[in-house]
Amino acid sequence: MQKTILITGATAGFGLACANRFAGEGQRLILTGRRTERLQKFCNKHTTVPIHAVTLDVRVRKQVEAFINELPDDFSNIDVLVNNAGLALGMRGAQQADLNDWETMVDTNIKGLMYLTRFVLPGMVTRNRGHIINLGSVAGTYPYPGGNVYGASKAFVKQFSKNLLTDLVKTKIRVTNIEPGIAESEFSVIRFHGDKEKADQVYKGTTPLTPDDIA
Ligand code: NDP
Ligand code: 8X3
Repeated sequence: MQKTILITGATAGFGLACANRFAGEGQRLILTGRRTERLQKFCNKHTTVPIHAVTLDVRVRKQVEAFINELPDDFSNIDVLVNNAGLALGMRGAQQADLNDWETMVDTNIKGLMYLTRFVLPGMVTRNRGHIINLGSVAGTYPYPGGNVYGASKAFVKQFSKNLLTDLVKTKIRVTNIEPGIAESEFSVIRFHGDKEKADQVYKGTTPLTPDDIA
């Protein structure tokens, strides 16, 4: 059966790999991210798949609310929400870290995920059908130097996912928290504010997961 799948952060990495995979299955896709040209490129490539692509910054509550309220009828019954948009910024110790970076991680990884969940859930509950898939991380359980707020934001995702399950226990809605380890995407380039050399160091001597593995 064709499902309606909403993916946040579908312009790169895991979100893009999920979009490609679901497009291959002929699912109905709602794709979001801030980089409009990448969304457009995806739509141009997958012309036979029903896609509703929307430029969206998950940090802006009013934008998220309007986006969900204004979904076209044939995309409004969301079966799967992939809460993927997220990022790490910086890797300095807590005593030196940039507070702006910390706020951006909280606004994106925690508040953005909260907004999407809160605005999508009522419809799922009414239909008694749906699956929320959150992108947590091993960093939500295992600490590492410089992981401070990033890891804490993923610990939020873990506990929020568990608590959602208790709220939804009498429904058929499922909640999954995926907790990948190190995977090569744009993640580290973003983390180091565009420093590709520093980003490459993260994967040196390892066999990282790939976005396709996660999808
Ligand atoms: P990428 O940097 O490759 O992709 C991140 C995606 O998130 C992009 O599509 C980006 O789109 C989107 N995004 C970031 N900020 C916002 C925002 N404010 N509003 C909307 N979209 C946003 O990273 P990954 O694919 O690796 O990461 C995806 C998720 O997986 C994240 O939550 C990350 O924390 C988690 N994760 C990553 C791991 C890794 O090692 N790579 C391991 C474990 C978890 P755009 O810039 O166009 O808005
Ligand atoms: C990303 C994995 O180990 O770089 O969540 O924090 S890690």
